[in-house]
Amino acid sequence: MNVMNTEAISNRPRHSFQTDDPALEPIADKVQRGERLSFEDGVALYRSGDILAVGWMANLVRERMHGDLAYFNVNRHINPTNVCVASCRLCAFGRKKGAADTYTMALEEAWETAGKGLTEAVTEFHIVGGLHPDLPFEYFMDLVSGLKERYPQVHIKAFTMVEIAFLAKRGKMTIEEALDRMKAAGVDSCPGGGAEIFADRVRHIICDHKIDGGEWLETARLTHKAGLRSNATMLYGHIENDEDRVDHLLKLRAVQDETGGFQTFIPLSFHPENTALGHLPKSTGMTDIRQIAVSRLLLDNFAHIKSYWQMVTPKMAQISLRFGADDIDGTVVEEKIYHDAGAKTPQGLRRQDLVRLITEAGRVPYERDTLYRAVTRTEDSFTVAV
Ligand code: V47
Repeated sequence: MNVMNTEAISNRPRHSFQTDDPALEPIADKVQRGERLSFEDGVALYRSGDILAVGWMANLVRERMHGDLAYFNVNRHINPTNVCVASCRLCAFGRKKGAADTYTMALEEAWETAGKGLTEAVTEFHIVGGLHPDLPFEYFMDLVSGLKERYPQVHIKAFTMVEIAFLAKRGKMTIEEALDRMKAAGVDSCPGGGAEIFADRVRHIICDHKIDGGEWLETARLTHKAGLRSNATMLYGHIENDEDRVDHLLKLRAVQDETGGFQTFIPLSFHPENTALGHLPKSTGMTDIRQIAVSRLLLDNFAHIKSYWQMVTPKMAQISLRFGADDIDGTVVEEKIYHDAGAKTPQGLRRQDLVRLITEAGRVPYERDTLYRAVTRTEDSFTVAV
């Protein structure tokens, strides 16, 4: 798979690599030669005190791939229900059936919500929700086909690997059959959630009722085989260690070698508030920025690394554009999952806010659709370059 944006390769002269951490010297040689990094290299990158040197390497790779371009989109999140059977300790969004503050959108309500609160035409609906014990498979298919009927120009990025596995079971069908039905209903690609951390030891504590890491990766393989692209995530900043993070990234890299179907990697920083792990501290800026840089360096076969502004704040997302990230996600409009877990970021940003963040980072804003094709806007409509 070609992950280089050759038109955008930056040829500007650069300063040579400098570090006060000898462990980074051989890694920098590999990065400069374009060689793949090992497990041990990954651990050394996490442990290095020289964040500027780690960032320098990540930025080199990022500029090789994308030059100065920084991607964003105009999207809207829709979370159809917060009823969930999983009870993950990491989550503040899901509620047990029958709890006081549950909600489930009627189909008409979901379709109407999709069109609300927009100041400009969205190009993507991002749909993620709880694992509802009673909603039938058909509810989700009708939700998607109804959206497609009403908003045919909008890309539908719906259902994480965890939801796909759950819905297939609910519908008493194989994952392959579920994927075919999803595609027929109008799903265009899949979001990257539910990956958390693949290591069993950690997964048993933070999300013990979810599919395991091997099942998440296998569902991703099947999704790509069915012709749908998907994203991948990693939830960091809780009880995992450096080795667990490297293991997670290298497992994703191995599947990407097989399928080429992952589009973007999004590290998600854990928000402890209102979760069963509320005693844990929030991640710091240094951890967030390092996570972006190490992801860029280890995931050499992923085209895009997204610094999700909702998760790390708009200010950190902006800085990340110089530490390996090439994407800051989109307008979002209404976010529930991290706000239930105490996020203080705005619910949504306007297109012009994203453009400003990118421009002031010295990058060139590039509005993309979900598949990274250029979006050109007139006052109230858009066209996608195909
Ligand atoms: O799977 C849940 C995470 C994910 C918390 O594909 C939490 O473009 C932090 O997948 N603190 C869902 N994180 C969101 C997601 C996503 C987001 C943005 C873009 C894309 C994409 C995908 O949120 C869950 C879980 O890993 N999450 N609770 C929490 N307390």
